[in-house]
Amino acid sequence: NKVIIMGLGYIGLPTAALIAQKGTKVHGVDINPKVVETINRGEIHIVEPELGDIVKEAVEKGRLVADTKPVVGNTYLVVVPTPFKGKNEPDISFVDAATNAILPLLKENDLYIIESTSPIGTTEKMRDLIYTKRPELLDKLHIAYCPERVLPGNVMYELVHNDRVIGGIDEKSTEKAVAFYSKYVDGTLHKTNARTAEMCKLVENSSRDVQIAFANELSLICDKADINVWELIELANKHPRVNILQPGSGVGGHCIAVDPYFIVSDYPMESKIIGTAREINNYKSFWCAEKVQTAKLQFELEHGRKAKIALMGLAFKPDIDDLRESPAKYIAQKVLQNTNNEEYYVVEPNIDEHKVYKLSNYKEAYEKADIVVFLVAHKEFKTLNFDTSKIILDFAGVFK
Ligand code: SAJ
Repeated sequence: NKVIIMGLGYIGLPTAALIAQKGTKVHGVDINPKVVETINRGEIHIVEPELGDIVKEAVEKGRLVADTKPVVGNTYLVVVPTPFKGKNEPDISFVDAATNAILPLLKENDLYIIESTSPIGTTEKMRDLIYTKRPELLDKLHIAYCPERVLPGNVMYELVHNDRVIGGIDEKSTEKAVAFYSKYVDGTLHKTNARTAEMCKLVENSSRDVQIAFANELSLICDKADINVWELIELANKHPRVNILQPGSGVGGHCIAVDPYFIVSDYPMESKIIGTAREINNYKSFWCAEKVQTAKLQFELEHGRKAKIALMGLAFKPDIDDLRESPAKYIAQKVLQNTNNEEYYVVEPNIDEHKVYKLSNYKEAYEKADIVVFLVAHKEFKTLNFDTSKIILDFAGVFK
């Protein structure tokens, strides 16, 4: 069995590494020649615990080869990005391109699986594309959808241990895909159809987004009502059937802040809560930036001088170095656009350098600043002592 993996990014590469580690030959494909070179040297281009060693070993043993083009195999996994075009409209052109690239290589009995987060109906669309261009293969392939659900930072563990939802375009496709994953996954493999599996991925992340929006809405209400939202949520969660998530500076990352739009753009009239949750979570970041502006002006009025301001954290969530789609980064940008000779310290303990901002040490910044803005609850920040002489805008719940 030879597995061809289209896309060697945050999910594709760990998946390729895991399959190769179990002894299967993997041909990984990425359109970026630099990524291909890096992997073929036994190195990696992303930050993910444990991944480096597994890739190194797989490449050394000749089980993993990276390339810019696919070759003939038996199983084809499509793990490419599905971004947006225009205003919140899903763009499946990478899935389309990957499928077109493997079209001429497909043969009877092969297995084709999409793992990329995709709008409902994408697997059926790809089935139609494949059988239109290769009519002699009609019903002789196995075509399925199986979303990944791993958490960045814990990918190697979750790839093996999480349950998977597997939906074929027919029963024999589902069975064949289940047999494939059973070689690499210890979690339970749940069978369904392709449309349900596609929707399941979108719903998992939308559900989390809606729940976070509820917490963020509470934080706005509590700010006006002069109630500590962190204490409130802790108390409400003492109820056996209540489990409210944490508010923050907004929702980021490339999944939760994105996937709900895949539902909203196709079903706008029906997905009111999902759409509103997105608006609330986006608004929360805007609101945080406004709060910093107000605090700054108040400080100037009271003290007759400019405030020194520390912006604590840039990553999209605690204890990672990933700044993509980060609300903290958005707030920092917005605040720094409105500078008027104030002194700013930008802090991100998980990265050494940033191409736009000069980064400061977190202890020093905390010490020197008059206004401290916690944008992310990194573990380092929790070691600081609450200093009542400062104005502290704790959007991330560092001190709660
Ligand atoms: N956040 C809050 N409050 C919370 C929890 C999270 O504001 O109580 C914020 C975080 O700070 C961050 C954002 O939400 O900005 C998303 O972080 P996350 O830890 O909830 O999720 P991701 O984006 O790292 O990974 C999610 C996971 N999905 C779910 O938990 C349902 C993961 O399992 C998916 O595989 C991943 O999306 C994906 O690739 O789709």
